[in-house]
Amino acid sequence: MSTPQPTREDKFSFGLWTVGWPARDPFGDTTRPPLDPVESVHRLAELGAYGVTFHDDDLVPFGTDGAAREQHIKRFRAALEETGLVVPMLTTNLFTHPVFKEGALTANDRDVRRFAMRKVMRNMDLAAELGARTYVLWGGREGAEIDTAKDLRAALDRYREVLDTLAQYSADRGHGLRFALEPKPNEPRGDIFLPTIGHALAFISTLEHAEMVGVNPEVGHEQMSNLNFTHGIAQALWQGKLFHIDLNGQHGPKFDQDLVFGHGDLLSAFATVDLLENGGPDGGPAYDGPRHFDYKPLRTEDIDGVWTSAAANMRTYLLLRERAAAFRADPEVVEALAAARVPELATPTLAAGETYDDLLADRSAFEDFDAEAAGRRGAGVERIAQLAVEHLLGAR
Ligand SMILES: [Mn+2]
Repeated sequence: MSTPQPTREDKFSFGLWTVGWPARDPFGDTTRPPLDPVESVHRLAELGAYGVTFHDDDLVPFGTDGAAREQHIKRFRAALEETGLVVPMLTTNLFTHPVFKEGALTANDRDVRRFAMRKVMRNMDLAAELGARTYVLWGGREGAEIDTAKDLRAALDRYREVLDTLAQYSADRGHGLRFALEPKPNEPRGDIFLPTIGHALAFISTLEHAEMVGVNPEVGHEQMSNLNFTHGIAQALWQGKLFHIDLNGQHGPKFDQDLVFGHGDLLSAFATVDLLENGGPDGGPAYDGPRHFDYKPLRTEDIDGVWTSAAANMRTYLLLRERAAAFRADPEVVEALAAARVPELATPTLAAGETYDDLLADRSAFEDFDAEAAGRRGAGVERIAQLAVEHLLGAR
């Protein structure tokens, strides 16, 4: 078996909150000491990552202002310069402090909403200073437990008002930021607004600056809803809206596990990497942005386990990329795909210039079509499924 090593060209990035998670969960205290963001930058660079991302409060503790805030930023910038790591994306913590318990950008309390917007705008300025191109909005507290305690349509009005305003702010200031909404169905709120990729895409189409807003889908967030992550990002790509991606692992509908990428549904991870790397024009990459890992090192681990898990995300991605390339290059796979007529789906249903009148006049399409014979014909999908499994297992 080969041993792929991550390089900067692979564009792997990590949130400070991932490796820096001190492993407090709803039932137990922290199991690891706090991690200095500067230490994280150096270790991630050594492991082969190219980028690091963070919420404002990951770098500068909530409520820190003025000179103390500048000092945190200065230390961090120095670490970036020493390592060459970039900051492709920034986001805002609008969920930890009790002020956001009933919502942030969609809180019933207007003063809370105005405070939340200011918190985002301040961090957008920092994002632009650090050269980030993407600004993620994960609305962990934008939701409700009690449907009758929230005007659900007004909440969407307020969400839209915020996005329209922030997009205008980015444009006016020349920040060059694009926004990526991160859907999640629930947790921490009982139900979160814009719960899936599909909800987010539909919402984005209503925005004043829709072209500046896309999605940041996360593997586990879709799988918590029993949805197919690969199908979801395929639609986002199809609509030109995959602005960023959060890779991790999840075992179906349950709490948000945030496992290492590939440590949940491995076949789905294979299909995801195959789509990202081989799903573009002429079989090339379909996505050229950061491969961002949003996971949590297991609470069982000490700091060595943290770095083992960080490396595991990248190594698993590279192994899957190798396996997917081998799958696509295998002549038997090519033949099986052709036999299953998979390439035929790219052919338009009507011929060039053909009208529905032409279709109505085509007796071979209906009157003379043998539906019984077509219904008896096998689709040949099982063979493709097993070829994929054998490539994934390294058996071919
Ligand atoms: Mn995420």
